[in-house]
Amino acid sequence: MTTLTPILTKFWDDPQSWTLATYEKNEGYQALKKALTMAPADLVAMTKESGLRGRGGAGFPTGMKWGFLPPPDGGPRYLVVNADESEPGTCKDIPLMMAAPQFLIEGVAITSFAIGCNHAFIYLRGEVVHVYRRLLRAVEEAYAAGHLGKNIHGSGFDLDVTVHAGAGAYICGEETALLDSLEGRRGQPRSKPPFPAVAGLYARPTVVNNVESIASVPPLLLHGADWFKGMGTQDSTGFGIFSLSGHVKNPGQYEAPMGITMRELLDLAGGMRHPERPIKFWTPGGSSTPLFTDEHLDVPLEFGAVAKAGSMLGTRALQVFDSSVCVVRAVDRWTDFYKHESCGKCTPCREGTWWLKQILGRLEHGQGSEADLDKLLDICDNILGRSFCALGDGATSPITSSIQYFRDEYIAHLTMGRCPFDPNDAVLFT
Ligand code: L3W
Ligand code: SF4
Repeated sequence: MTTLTPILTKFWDDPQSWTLATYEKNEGYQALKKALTMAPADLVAMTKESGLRGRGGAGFPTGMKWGFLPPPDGGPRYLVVNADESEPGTCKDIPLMMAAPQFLIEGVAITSFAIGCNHAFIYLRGEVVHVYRRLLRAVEEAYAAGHLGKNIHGSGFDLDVTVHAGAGAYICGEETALLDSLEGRRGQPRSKPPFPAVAGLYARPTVVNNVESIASVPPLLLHGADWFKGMGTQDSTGFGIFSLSGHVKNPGQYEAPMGITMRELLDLAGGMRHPERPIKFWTPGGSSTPLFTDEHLDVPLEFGAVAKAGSMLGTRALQVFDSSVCVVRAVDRWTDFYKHESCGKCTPCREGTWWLKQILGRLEHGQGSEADLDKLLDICDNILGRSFCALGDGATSPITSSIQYFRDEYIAHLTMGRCPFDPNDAVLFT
């Protein structure tokens, strides 16, 4: 049985866990002091050696991304932290920034030193005003203690950190839309290449990393690449925060080695909320990742194994649905989200998500015909791989996977002429 590895979550339950004083009692800023005595190239090499993969969804190797920056040319280069957590079900970065924001700020300082950046930005989802306030206060505390600002700890290294709150659009979690938004433009994805590493913020070399990736840097540096690699699997080293939500007894954030299984996490979370109702479907990495069912409870939650089983590890947003849930209704709700959040830049996603929503809406109400299922799959086929960014692709995942695993339930809506999960007359409840 795999056990939890509380590292970033270690002191979340302490009173005033978010203060600098609590952080410093828990090895806080020891890693920055160590980093400032090292060569920046060695910090990049250590991060590569650790195998740390991006925690924002794609799992791109963090050290490799830092290594893509071109050699210094005397101009500015930037670190931008993607704190625009908005993927349905994903709730790890916001709790981390609320409970222990100094992990992120120390990680920002170390990463900036490693990549030669003197001005870093944290781009936060606009709606979470409480997190904005907490981050502003935490940055202020770090400046006052000399962890940020001019000549940090006498090293000659200067760093300013700006916390920026967006206006609340899911698309601004896509790294290039985020950069456009940060520059003051409407947030819409840019074409890649050039990747941000070459031409990012203000067309300068920029590293964009997720909150949890950057927050993992201080413990990694303090304890070393071998310590980090000693956790997790060969494919996905280290630890990660798994967010369990939905029909589990104790939902929340579970920090565990990569490669833990859903069955183990469910045990750690006390099992299903209503033990008499079995798990029906779940998302391994948020609603943009194809659904899993009870067949997948033993798939190791690492990037490779989840991909091999037909989904994506994504942000480890494990949303659990028991047998009382209508899958058509859940998928309809997610599709409404994608339709609303589509930025409108490209036709397959802008038009396709609108049509998907129309068709799903009528199927959920028991209207339409079996041919609608083929129409849904055809539209998904025309979005997948033909959209400008991952939002379009993600919108198709719950639809195609739900039809793959629960086609009968779609048909049941049609034969009954209504949703079979009507709570007043439920025939499919167990
Ligand atoms: C330089 C190259 N850089 C790749 C960099 C690239 C980016 C990173 C990964 O999507 C996924 C998406 C969501 N030279 C490079 C290079 N890079 N080749 O590597 O890039 P990419 O395109 O694979 O992914 P992405 O655009 O970062 C992220 C999925 O995550 N997801 C959603 C997450 C939602 C949030 C949120 O709520 N804010 O994060 C969940 O599964 O669908 O597939 O940095 O520049 N040759
Ligand atoms: Fe915008 Fe959707 Fe096209 Fe992405 S896929 S650019 S969100 S319209």
